[in-house]
Amino acid sequence: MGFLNFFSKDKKENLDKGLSKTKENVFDKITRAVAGKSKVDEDVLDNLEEVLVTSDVGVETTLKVIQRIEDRIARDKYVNTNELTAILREEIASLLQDNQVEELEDFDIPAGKKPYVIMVVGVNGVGKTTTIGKLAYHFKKAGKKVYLGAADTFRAAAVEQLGIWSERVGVDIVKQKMGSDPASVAYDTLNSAVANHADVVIIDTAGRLHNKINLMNELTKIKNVMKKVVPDAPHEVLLVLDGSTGQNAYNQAKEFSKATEITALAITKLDGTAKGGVVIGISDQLQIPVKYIGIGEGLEDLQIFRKKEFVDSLFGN
Ligand SMILES: Nc1nc2c(ncn2[C@@H]2O[C@H](COP(=O)(O)OP(=O)(O)O)[C@@H](O)[C@H]2O)c(=O)[nH]1
Ligand SMILES: [Mg+2]
Repeated sequence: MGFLNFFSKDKKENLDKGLSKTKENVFDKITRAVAGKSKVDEDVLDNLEEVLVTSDVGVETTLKVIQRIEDRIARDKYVNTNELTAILREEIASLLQDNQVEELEDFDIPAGKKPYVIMVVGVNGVGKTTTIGKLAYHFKKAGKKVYLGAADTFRAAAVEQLGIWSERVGVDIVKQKMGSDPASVAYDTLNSAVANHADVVIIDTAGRLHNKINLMNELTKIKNVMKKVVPDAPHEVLLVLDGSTGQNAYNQAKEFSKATEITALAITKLDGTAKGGVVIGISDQLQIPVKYIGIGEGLEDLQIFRKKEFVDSLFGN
């Protein structure tokens, strides 16, 4: 039972389309890196290193990939430049598999956790609320009863925006006035969710990273209040990162990890950027699983991140 069975043609087309900008960028650069060469030699490897770094794969991960290719050349003696993308694809996929973080099978939740509580965090504008809308859609489609909590009470528009998603998807939302205590919203949401036998609760939060102490206190308070209703909540703290910011996404992940314990990542806006290589670096470097990727603004444009599919799509023909 391989994941390929679950990966429909539609989803593959969506992924290919979503990653097309990165893909073109990487291909263009690789084509230039091997121009006039038939054999993968030191020069080609130097150029390739630059291609990967400038595609936001990150220096450390790039060095690992180059090392793997060097080892391979040492083994195979002669490697044709025509084979370079295929080799890259194989080596990156196998590198990512070394990082033993689990991949989701589907939009599903672990058994025995009802409601399963997801707290969504991240800097303003990265795509938290949009990702919540898409998640709600997928969980609902999978037959789950979903509750949303509008705990980003900092801006009126934030509460409204989540309200629009809840209507669009057809799931319940718990909200209060703008400016009300986010922890109180989270508490109300969990209470309603429990009373109504919800399967999944997703809590939106405000992301004001410029004040780390406040952020930390606020997130801690929200978590503590949740535990009064569901003792082991939150089951998941999902950090949303904007993939189009490239290297800055790494820094945000590191900063947020200091403010609260992050258990999963969603990387958004990969459709609008040539910096999609960032997913490879993050997936290799951080010990936090990338669970979801955002490849557009529509409900279907959230996918479960699967390393091999991702690399195949990025370096495939
Ligand atoms: N192209 C694209 N846009 C996205 C994606 N995810 C979010 N956005 C857009 O990013 C903007 C900010 O999203 P929002 O959910 O409000 O971010 P929040 O402030 O973190 O809640 C909105 O215009 C979204 O439509 C994505 O995967 N692809
Ligand atoms: Mg928002």
